[in-house]
Amino acid sequence: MLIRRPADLASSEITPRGLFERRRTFIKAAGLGSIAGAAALLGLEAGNAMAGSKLAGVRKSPFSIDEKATPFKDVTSYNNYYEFGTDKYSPAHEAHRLKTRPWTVSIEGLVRKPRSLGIEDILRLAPLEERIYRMRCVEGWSMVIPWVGFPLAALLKQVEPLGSAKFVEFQTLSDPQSMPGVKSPVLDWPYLEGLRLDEAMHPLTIMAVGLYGEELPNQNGAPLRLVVPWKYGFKGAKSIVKIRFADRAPGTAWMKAAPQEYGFYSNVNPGVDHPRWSQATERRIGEFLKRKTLMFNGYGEQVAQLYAGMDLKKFY
Ligand SMILES: Nc1nc2c(c(=O)[nH]1)N[C@H]1C(S)=C(S)[C@@H](COP(=O)(O)O)O[C@H]1N2
Ligand SMILES: [Mo]
Repeated sequence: MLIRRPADLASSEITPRGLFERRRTFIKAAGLGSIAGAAALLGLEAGNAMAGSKLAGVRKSPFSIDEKATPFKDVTSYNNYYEFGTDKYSPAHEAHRLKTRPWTVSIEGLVRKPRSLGIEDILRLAPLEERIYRMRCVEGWSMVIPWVGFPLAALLKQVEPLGSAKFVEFQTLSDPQSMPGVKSPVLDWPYLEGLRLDEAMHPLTIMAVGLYGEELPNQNGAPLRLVVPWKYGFKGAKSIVKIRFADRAPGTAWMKAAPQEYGFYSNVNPGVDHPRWSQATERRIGEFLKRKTLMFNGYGEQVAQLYAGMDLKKFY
């Protein structure tokens, strides 16, 4: 199969036409001083946060890597978000339908204090940090994304997990009204993902609420999504509505779809091939030559001890 690389595409092709035109109209409306018009164009009236609005008080983080970030236009137009279609460019075209306000996340299961939290309260839980992370999709492409978020641990501590809680499940929105993709049975909706509790509490694991200093674009998982940089991208569930603590490993959407291809751990591992392709190398979006994929996506120093004594070929 011959696939055109994003690197071969002109930027006018990569940026979805709709987005281009909306931006242009927005600039015009703003120039005319019509704030209301601009707000309407940006979807505020449809119940969305101001897409592209700057997040205040974002701190730098020592966990950021020192690599060139993938351009904003690639990060926000080459996406996997199957609820909006299975091809890479559909989410950027379709995700404006998603209503991200009001938004609540319910946190339940094996906890002392189950709670339902509004997104505004979640945004105030902890200082926002910029985390520039290397991201690796199981399909063989990678990006460097300057996320804005906070440690997932800060959110999980709100509900006081019980001693019996060993795993955390993440459930994402499945709304047939706004998400054309959930009418198709490619996955068993809603999209589910899971982490072991110690992985979820690890300081590298964040809830992202933005990127490039701005609120998260819908196609990247607004208003909040999981980011676990040493695992394949699909662990990073988008547009989360429910978090559940459990004593057993939750079934995940990808494990249900293809158990022989996707395991629970899904740690980036160049030594364990996907049954249908090698995981030894990757294409960084925007680059021509392939790079060697790094064990734990380059985060081994921080996370390898989580898996001490485990056979990572068995626990893939
Ligand atoms: N709800 C939901 N979350 C999802 C997906 C999805 O289809 N639905 N795709 C996953 C995959 S395969 C990847 S690689 C990342 C892509 O995130 P990005 O588009 O922000 O780069 O999101 C993950 N989270
Ligand atoms: Mo992915």
